[in-house]
Amino acid sequence: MHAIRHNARNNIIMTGGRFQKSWILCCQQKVSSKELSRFPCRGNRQKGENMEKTVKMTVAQAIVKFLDNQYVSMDGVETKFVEGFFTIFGHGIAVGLGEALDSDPGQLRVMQGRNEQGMCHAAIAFAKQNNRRRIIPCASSVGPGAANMVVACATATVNNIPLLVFPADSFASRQPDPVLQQLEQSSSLAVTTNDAFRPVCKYWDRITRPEMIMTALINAMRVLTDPAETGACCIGLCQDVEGESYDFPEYFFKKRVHRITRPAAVEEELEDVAEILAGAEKPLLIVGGGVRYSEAGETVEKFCEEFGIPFGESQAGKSACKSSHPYCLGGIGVTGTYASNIIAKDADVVLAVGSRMSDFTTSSKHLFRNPEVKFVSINNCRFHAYKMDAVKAVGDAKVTIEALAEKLRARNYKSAYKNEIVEAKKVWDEEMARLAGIEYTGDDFEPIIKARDPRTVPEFVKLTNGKITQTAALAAIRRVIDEEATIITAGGSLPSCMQRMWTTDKRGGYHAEYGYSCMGYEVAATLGVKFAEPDNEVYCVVGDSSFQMLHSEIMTIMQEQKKVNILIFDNCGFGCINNLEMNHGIGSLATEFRYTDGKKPTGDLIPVDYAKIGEGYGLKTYTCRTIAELEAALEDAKKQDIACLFDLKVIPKTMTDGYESWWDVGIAMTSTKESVRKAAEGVLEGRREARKY
Ligand SMILES: Cc1ncc(C[n+]2csc(CCOP(=O)(O)OP(=O)(O)O)c2C)c(N)n1
Ligand SMILES: [Mg+2]
Repeated sequence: MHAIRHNARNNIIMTGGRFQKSWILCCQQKVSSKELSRFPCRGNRQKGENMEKTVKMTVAQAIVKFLDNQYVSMDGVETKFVEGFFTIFGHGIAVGLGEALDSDPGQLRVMQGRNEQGMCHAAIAFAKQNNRRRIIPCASSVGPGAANMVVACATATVNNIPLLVFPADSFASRQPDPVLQQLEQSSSLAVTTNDAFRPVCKYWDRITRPEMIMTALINAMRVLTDPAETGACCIGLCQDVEGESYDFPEYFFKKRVHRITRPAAVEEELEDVAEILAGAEKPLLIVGGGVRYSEAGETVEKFCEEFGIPFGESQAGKSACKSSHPYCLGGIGVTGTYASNIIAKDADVVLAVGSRMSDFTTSSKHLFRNPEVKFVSINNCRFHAYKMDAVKAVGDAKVTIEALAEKLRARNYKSAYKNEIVEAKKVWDEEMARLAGIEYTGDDFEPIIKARDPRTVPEFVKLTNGKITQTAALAAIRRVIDEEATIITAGGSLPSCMQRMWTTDKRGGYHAEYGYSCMGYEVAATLGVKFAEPDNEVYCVVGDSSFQMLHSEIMTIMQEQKKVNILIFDNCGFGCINNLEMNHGIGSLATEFRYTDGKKPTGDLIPVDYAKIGEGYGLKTYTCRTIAELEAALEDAKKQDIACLFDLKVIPKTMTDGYESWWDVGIAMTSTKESVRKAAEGVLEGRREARKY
């Protein structure tokens, strides 16, 4: 009998007799060697393989070699999963992972990030644009470098996008202690900065012994390649352990192919959904991100044509289906189109496919006003499938829609819509033409958004000579750039306008991060999308504040010599938040870019020359003050080989407003301001009308 005990780190130690290390790794609890021998850890080993063949490597070298041998397979197409590494070297990571990437990177490319959050944004965008089939892991130093990746991990998790991060961690040995940049918590020396990743990651680990890396990596791969569970995975690398060596079994480095499967919904659940849909007169389908990642766009289009079902799109779902499809109503919800939202009002069955049903998609559960409305959902993740208390079919979007179609066909189903879809779309088309044509008319100009400081528009025009309206700018960009181009957006008023106004028939041509709505995603994401589509033109539309928040990866764009297009919408402030506060009866406070009087930023507007910032990095830049200048600049940029930056002087308050939607953002229930009290009444009314779950 061998003795097995746990040491202080909860690792199994075996004494007496011979044993095989791989078995030990499988053990979760104390077992006898006889029992052990009944459960050999097979992994990917082939019969007759020599168990003793090992290769001495550092943990970091093992990570690189392992990741270089990971593949995914979907619909019979095999793809190399890991493209390379983004790194910002510092303590631990430079001498550990840095050594490994320097001495033998295999086929992995190494890219130098500028801000850890920014490089992770690029990695998220790369994975998203590859429909989650390729990733770029990101490695950081200990402490602040690691902490900078926490936001990005949350962004990845919220958006169900695989992101693998390796933050360096404190010394497992605790010999140098505290090290530079180490977080010291007096309550526990086991707590490090990397514990902050736990709530934002789908898998979390810390490597305190070299052999732990094997199960950590295999589990990270499990999560990263699982369509229902994917998100951020964090593997903290203790600075000393990263460089420690271990005799890794050779079979650990064999090529692994992770299947991305299409699980079909079970018959009973399909039947439940079919039964409800078959009774619908005015059904509405919501296309979520799951449709995009399942590459089910064409299937959804055919389904909608066959049964006469219109569809609205969430931010993540937009461009899974073609904008020109006759049943496409465009964006739905708070930032939706008139067409989507008016059809949603009367719908009697709402079928959400691959959607998280966020408050933006459902207008805080206020959008669906038919008292008899029923919700059904198709989602590969049971958690999301349960949203809105829906009757659900848990499965892959494509195969489940196909199976549902068979059931509806058998029932001779057709919706009862007459002209409603065509009419709603016609109203929206007319509105789109109006939005595209809004021009600055001089002192009498009335922008779309009424809630504003009367000083702002005239002051902005005088200061910048900018005469571009946001809606006309977006329409011009759409007119001029290639249909096949991909466009990126994230925080601010732009995603709202884009979800309403942007049209594309290029599948995946609309790339929005609006799950976390993380300002500062756009510029870095443009690099990630360009990595994914090297031969395509990519454009990001980014608010001035979002640009200010994080544009460090501009330098990486230049370093990687990528031709991308960055369109900055300079409206001198947090435009959408200024609208939000003023729409709720509050004054214009700390949302416009105004000089401060020492107490509040209420002075004159502050001009910023974004073109000069771009010039400083070596980009080709354009300053545009009219639509004609914008069109000419876009045409010229097509001929350029280097990255282009457009400084667009866009009149504040010229973004789109809501269409038939309401959104609960909270309100002060007590205020000395009459305007706030009035706004509170509106909020309370909305809450009364909204569904409760
Ligand atoms: C990281 C982060 N911080 C804060 C916010 C809250 N927020 C949402 S939009 C916005 C202002 C956006 O301004 P800008 O990028 O200039 O776009 P605009 O609304 O003016 O078009 C802020 C502060 C956010 N979404 N993300
Ligand atoms: Mg702005």
